[in-house]
Amino acid sequence: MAAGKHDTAHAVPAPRPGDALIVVDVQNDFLPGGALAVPRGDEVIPVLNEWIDRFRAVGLPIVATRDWHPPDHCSFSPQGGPWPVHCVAGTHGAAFAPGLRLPPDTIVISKATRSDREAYSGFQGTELAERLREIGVRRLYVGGLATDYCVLNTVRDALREGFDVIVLRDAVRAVDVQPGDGERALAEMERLGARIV
Ligand code: VGL
Ligand code: ZN
Repeated sequence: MAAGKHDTAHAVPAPRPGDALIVVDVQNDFLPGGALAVPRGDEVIPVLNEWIDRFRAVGLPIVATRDWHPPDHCSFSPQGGPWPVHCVAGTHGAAFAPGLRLPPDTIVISKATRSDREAYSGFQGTELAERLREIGVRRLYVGGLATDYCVLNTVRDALREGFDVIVLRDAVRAVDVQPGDGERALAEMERLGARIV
């Protein structure tokens, strides 16, 4: 597949056994009004809700990752990091978006929980890969926030771990610190072997 050419016209494959849905960091602080708001980040919620319902209907696993920082995390500006204080563990800002219909049996993965380590990827410093393998998952459908940070890095690690990856284009939004970061991240994920649908 040509790099940078997203196959948006292609139908999304139907979820089947061996698939899991990964909802990346759909937390209050990444939504409009939050501490590190992703522009139009709230627009992913209804799209992800449809995917959640679809995976639930056929009994396939749903994973939700969350940024879950200590109050003095190294990525925060008071510590010299690039971001405002956000997603402090246990706060309202770190809670999943109230409109997200996560089922009670959602597999929740908390990441970047150590003060001295940044982790954009849901696989970094977590048991995500092992948990997925244990339940026979081989292919991941990925959506959430933000395209250019946690989605990109989660997809990169997923591919490295040997999972097939489908990125749900309508279900991701970018921070776009530099204009075009989100588009470049999608092109990079495709180059690495993800399907962008
Ligand atoms: C994220 C910036 C800082 C993300 C997390 O979830 O994409 N971005 N922490
Ligand atoms: Zn963070």
